[in-house]
Amino acid sequence: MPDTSFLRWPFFDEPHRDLRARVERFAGEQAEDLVDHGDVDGSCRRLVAALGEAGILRHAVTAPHGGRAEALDVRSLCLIRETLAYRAGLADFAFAMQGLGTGPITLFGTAEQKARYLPPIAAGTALSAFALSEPEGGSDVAALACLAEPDGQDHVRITGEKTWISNGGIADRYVVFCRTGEAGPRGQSAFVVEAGSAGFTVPERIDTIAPHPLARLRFDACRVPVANRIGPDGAGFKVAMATLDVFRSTVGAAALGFARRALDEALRYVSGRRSQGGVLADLQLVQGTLAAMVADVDGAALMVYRAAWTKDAGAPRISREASLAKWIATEGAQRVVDAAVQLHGGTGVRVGSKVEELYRDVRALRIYEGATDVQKVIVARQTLAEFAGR
Ligand code: COS
Repeated sequence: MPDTSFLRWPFFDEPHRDLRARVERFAGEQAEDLVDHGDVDGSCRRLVAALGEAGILRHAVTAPHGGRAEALDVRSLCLIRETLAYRAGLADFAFAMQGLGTGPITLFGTAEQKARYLPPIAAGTALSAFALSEPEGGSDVAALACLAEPDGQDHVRITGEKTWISNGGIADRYVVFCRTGEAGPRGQSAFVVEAGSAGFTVPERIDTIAPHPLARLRFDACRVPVANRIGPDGAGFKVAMATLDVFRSTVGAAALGFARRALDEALRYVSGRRSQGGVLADLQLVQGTLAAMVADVDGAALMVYRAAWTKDAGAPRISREASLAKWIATEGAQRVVDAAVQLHGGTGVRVGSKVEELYRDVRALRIYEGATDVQKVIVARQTLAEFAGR
């Protein structure tokens, strides 16, 4: 059972504490059992169905389209991701993709688009994906090349590739960011593409050290209605950035869940493992390691909850806070998990041990949804701009 004293911190209200308890019950009773590492596609479908059934996916979209509230509550998203990640990385992944994959629709979609796409996501009967990265670039979003050209009055034809797309191959629909105009950030638009559309294929599934559904997507003159465009023509870059503003701090929350679990695994191990006439926990060097792990966990928690609270309190843009949260939490979690492996000795690298799983699970978080290096650029730029304006 993880430490929950942070729930008394001023970032949270009673509904957050109730939600955390409900998700913990779900995670403890079901999450690990629903995961079969030999069948990640089936596991994700099962997890999404169960998360829908439990009402947890209602937090991934908004009311009145299946969601619980009229706006996304980032603190709820963070608590859910942290609590699921503590038990099973794939459970966190399944939840997160339902939110990120429909985030552009939730934030910028028309009433018709929301009514059509969001309810099945909340019910867990459809899966979604966010298709931004391309083979020639992931960090430099302004340079994306996948082309959407007019095809008559009412359609566009999409041609190009996307890669590293989570839920690629199993999603029912994809939000695809395309070039529709001038070079740079202003000439981009986002479209919803249904799986099974003519000209849309999944030529490659990608294996990673922490397996989850991941793929390269190909569009060969794939015809999509203009009515599937999210937001105005040319607004794609801002749609992507604003979506990432919401979901980046939740990546930090997932990292925090992994870190809390690694710390608990380490505490259990060093408290029982006999060494030099006592237990490992008696040794000051081990205590120093534990203290550093606690500092990383609490530092991550403060950054993540601060970013989430800032957004929920009404800030229109939280790029700096969200980037700090993702950077500090994912880098800190990597250190905490690595320390837990080290404290476990040989057991820590044994295939099938929990800390070995965490070691693989945590690594990608420093890369996806903007690598640490990108987060640093965003923080530095905003700080310099604010300084120049003082
Ligand atoms: N919300 C709304 N608008 C935003 C925004 C945000 N969070 N961030 C930027 N914008 C706007 C800017 O205001 C600017 O608008 P104007 O042209 O009207 O002034 C426009 O978008 C361009 O912004 P900027 O100049 O910062 O664009 P850059 O190309 O320099 O952006 C970064 C660079 C690194 C910030 C961006 O490419 C990025 O976040 N990359 C990482 C992407 C990522 O996470 N990839 C992983 C794929 S998802 S798994």
